[in-house]
Amino acid sequence: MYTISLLNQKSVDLQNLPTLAQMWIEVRTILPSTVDDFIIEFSETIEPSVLKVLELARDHLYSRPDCPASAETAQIVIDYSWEKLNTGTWRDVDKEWRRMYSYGCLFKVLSLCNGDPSQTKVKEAIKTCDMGLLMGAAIMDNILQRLVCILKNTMKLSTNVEKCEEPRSKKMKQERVSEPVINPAQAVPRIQCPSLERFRSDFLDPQKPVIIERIIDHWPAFTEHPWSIDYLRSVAGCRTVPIEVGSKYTDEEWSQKLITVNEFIDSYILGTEAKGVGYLAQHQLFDQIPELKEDIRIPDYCCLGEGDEDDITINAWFGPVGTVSPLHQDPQQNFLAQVVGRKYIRLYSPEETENLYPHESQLLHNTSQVEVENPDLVKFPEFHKASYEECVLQPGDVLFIPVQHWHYVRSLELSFSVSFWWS
Ligand SMILES: O=C(O)CCC(=O)C(=O)O
Repeated sequence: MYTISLLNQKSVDLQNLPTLAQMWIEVRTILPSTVDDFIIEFSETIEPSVLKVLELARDHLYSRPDCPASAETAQIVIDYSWEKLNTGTWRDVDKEWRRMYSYGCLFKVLSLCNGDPSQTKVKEAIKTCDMGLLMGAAIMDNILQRLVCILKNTMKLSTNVEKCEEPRSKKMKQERVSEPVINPAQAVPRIQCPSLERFRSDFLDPQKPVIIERIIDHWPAFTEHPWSIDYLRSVAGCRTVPIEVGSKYTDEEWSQKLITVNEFIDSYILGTEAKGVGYLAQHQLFDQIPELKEDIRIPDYCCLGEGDEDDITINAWFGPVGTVSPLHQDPQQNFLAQVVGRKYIRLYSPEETENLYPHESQLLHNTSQVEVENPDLVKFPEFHKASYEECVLQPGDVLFIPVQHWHYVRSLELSFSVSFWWS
């Protein structure tokens, strides 16, 4: 039986150890204390030979975590399961391979962090945790999430600043584009803090869009630590996230890539990349970065749905001025809450679908082919017949978008919104 060396030395003087070395001691407290306690179980989907490599990686961790073989074995597990994750469609990937990938990431992180690692290694370890969190499946009571908290806190302490990297800007720089003129006859109505009954009878039951004011002013995202570029850097700068690249997801050259939040801010928000081509639009952000989730609250009106709170999908939409979400519809009710910047939004009821020319392909059938603010009326002659409502969503506003209502969104400034999909 192996034990992790030092694990049982209760008298280690943490105060006198360098911060990054202390981190390894903290990391070990969340691991099983002996190799025998570290039970790895998989279904038959996983070939015995792959399981053997994984067990070897675990055994290395408990015998010689610092030997190169430890990192190499973890990398074999990562590479092999990565192939499986990237074969066929994502929906069909067996969850066991996602778990296997997470274990590979876990052992790689441990081989990077043991002893007294350099900051570069800790950064790589954080990135590896994020890859496991994004592409893998939860293992060992979400150990990758717990690990990344330890690593992040250590980076803060060891660099003695509240960030993984130096801040480069003081506040959200607001570049504006030309203002859309809202026709009052088509403006989405506004209401302040309606009662649940009023919201249900006047908007939810008849499926009418409305902007609800003053229901999110108390969010910590506005009060305790107003969201700003510096704040995002401090809680999430070193975290790897998927971003969308391209002016809109219907374009051929549209793609996704994984970069850190700092890199995203530097290149697509403040940097030289064309405005509006990079969008951090994703539903995992708030699970990946719990600090951000603590800054927001689920609107009370969601209790009028039939699902549980756990069934609500919370999406983050963070992007520069000019980011466009093409006209599309979603299968759930939506509260789109605006935290930073303003957005122009156009809404069409599902009854207008015929005039909106949805794409024919199965994949894009919920998306219109029409460029809303520059429609090709020769190709899409009925589009101008479709009636719509429109608005400029301001910080603090929450727009109710009824299920299947078509919506088009363009940010007028650098913007961060949060949407809640509920049923
Ligand atoms: O804000 C955006 O760009 C898109 C929001 C959206 O489509 C949604 O919340 O469903």
